Amino acid sequence: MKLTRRVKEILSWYESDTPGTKANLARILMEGKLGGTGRMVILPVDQGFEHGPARSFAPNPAAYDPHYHFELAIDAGLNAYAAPLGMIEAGAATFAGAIPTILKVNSSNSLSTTKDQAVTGSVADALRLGCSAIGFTIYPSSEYQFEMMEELRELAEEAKAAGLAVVVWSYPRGPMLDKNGETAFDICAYAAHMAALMGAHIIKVKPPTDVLSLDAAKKVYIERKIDGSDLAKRISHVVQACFNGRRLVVFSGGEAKGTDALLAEARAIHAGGGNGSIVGRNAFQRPKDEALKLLGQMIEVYKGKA
Ligand code: FBP
Repeated sequence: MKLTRRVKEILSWYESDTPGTKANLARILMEGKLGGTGRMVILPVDQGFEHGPARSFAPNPAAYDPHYHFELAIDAGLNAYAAPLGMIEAGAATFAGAIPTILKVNSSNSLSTTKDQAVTGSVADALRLGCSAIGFTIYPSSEYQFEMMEELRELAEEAKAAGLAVVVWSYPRGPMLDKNGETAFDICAYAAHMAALMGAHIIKVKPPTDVLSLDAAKKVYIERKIDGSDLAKRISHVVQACFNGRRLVVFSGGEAKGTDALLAEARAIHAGGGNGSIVGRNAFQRPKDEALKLLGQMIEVYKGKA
């Protein structure tokens, strides 16, 4: 595999990483239809944990089968497939080497009232399953945020020592934040920055809205005229918060929505300099042909062609 100049440049930002970790990042960045561009579309399928099986898969029952998701990611020409242990194990032999995988090593569920995550996978599991990276969620602002951060610190240290990459889902939630606060412009940038500070190679946040939430930060946003007037500008501020673009940042798809809304979001992510999308429900809850069409259109957006 000959790396593109762009991918070599991206790898150079990760100054402390081993050749193993860089090779795994390169596998993700060079895979699929966006391979070599520095942009990515990743399929995450941990919603069975987060939201339960029927809410996740009943809209498209074929998606109850773990093989379905490997095939969807491969057929759509995506960069990687991320899932918890059981889902990756269920297709590990059939799809070995067919698509880079990210082992989601912690998960929450809807049967809990606390904003916390359990560690459900290990670095040894990721290596055994041939994964390129571990994936870990933190909930900045939760009552358990510091425990989650400490778990991430340990797992990231271990993953990097083993030559794996680290993908961090940074989803603010907790008593200080109402629903609007969770995706507020300043809060998304803050959450992305903390993931960068924790040593994430790839950061995943929700697309920011134009709300400003944290009183202590509002003043500087206003005084310094940090422009959040449209999504592309807000994305570019999040990119700035990710070490001025020296860390890869992708944005999640969210609940089921229309194709036009998703493509508009992808255009704004592209225009704002974000590295791509990590889109789950909007892909696997559609019938496969529709999902392939949508993902193909998103990929064209990230190629700068739509
Ligand atoms: P979606 O594209 O389905 O939103 O997936 C992205 C994701 O980060 C999943 O990995 C995760 O299960 C889900 O969002 C969690 O969403 P929430 O925390 O809002 O329930």
